[in-house]
Amino acid sequence: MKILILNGPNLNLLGTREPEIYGSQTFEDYFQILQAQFPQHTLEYYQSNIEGELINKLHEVGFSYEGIVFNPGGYTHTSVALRDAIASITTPVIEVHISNPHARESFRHQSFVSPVCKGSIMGFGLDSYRLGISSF
Ligand code: CA2
Repeated sequence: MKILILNGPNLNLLGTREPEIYGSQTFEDYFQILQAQFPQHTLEYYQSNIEGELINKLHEVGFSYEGIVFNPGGYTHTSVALRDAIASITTPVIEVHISNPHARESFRHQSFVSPVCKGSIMGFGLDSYRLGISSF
């Protein structure tokens, strides 16, 4: 299967800041582990801090790939446009989060994307991504 791992804003800082919340591993290093764990899948990784670039990527792969594992970062709690993009594509999207937003500030309790995703996985650290891929 072709599966896109899509990361939103600030997740390029993984492994460099706030290790108590987000761990101490860079996503590039973790992505190599994911590839080794899923040799049967073709995994692609893309990260952007720019909402429109995330939408463009969803449109680009969202009619041909078999799955998308998406951590929209802070846009989770703000973006009607990302929700509309997910709703408009045919590839199923799994929402993932490293932390558990429900155990954090109340403004993180609402997700604009959850209702249009196949499922949501949160609170398992970087393992949330492995669990997301496993669902395909
Ligand atoms: O827990 C998650 O995966 C989040 O999507 C992370 C977002 C946050 O706004 C969501 O509520 C939950 C924040 C991403 C920030 O990533 C950083 C990584 C390392 C250092 C600083 C920020």
